[in-house]
Amino acid sequence: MTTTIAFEDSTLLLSDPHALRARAESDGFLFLKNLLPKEPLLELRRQILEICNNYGWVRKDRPLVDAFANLPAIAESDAKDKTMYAIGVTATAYRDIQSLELFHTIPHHPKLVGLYEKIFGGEVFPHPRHIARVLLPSPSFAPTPPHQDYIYIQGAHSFWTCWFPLGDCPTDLGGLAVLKGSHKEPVLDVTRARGAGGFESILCDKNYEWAYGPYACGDVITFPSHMVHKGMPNLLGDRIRLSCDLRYQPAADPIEEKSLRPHCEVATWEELYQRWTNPSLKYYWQKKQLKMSPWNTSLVTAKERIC
Ligand SMILES: O=C(O)CCC(=O)C(=O)O
Repeated sequence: MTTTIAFEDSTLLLSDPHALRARAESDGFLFLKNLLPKEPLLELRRQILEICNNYGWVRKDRPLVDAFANLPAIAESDAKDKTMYAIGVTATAYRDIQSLELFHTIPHHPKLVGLYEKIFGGEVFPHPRHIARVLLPSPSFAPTPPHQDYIYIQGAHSFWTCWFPLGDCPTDLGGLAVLKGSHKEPVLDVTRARGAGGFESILCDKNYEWAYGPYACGDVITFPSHMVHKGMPNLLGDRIRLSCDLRYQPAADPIEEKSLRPHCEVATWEELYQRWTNPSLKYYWQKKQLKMSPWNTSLVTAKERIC
């Protein structure tokens, strides 16, 4: 499980949904170069970095968009606010980020919805609980441990995660790696671990390879809910890594109620909506007939690692 292979670009398969689904079925992930236009991603990057700048976390002697970290200021915030360990930035800053209209608009981009229409072969429901990862290099920060998203999202096993960086993400900035073929695993037991989520899937000696490589702004990786994936370490140490992770599912499948609430519940939807100019995406899920499914606490209960 130690070797790493490069991502294979699936862009050419977009015109052949049958072949796209066959690739997804065999590898468990799709890497799509330049799927998204760079402009809105770079604009969202700028807006998020402006928020980080308001908290003093960005170096003022470098261009804002280059995301050079002000390490002493980050260490000071980290010492005062332990929530940084869980979400990468303080809860107050995360609320500001979650309030950004563009952050909630990009997930509805026709290129993304169209991708999942091909994968699912039918109507798509984008979850509204989007996640922004703003990974400040900080003493308490550890990369996201290997895990399956199903334990955190639950609802339909048929949902997919979509991950993309906001800006270029060379390998040493620490992007997302996926364990090729692991999507066929059942829901795995977890043990406590450092990094986002706080749990690691127990894989023991299963024989898979990690797929990983550089991401350019606009590249997207997507995979189903049982796929094991992890964050790679930020070896640059003085840069902030920014990315989004989103979830999509077939519209007819059940969903767990928390997926309809803002991530980390740093505010209510009404509070997050206060500065939005376009009302069309507000509470869009309330117009749908959604089937709900219950939460299963045992999936996020740490077990002993017996290998
Ligand atoms: O960006 C990361 O480090 C973690 C992202 C992740 O685990 C996800 O997209 O499900």
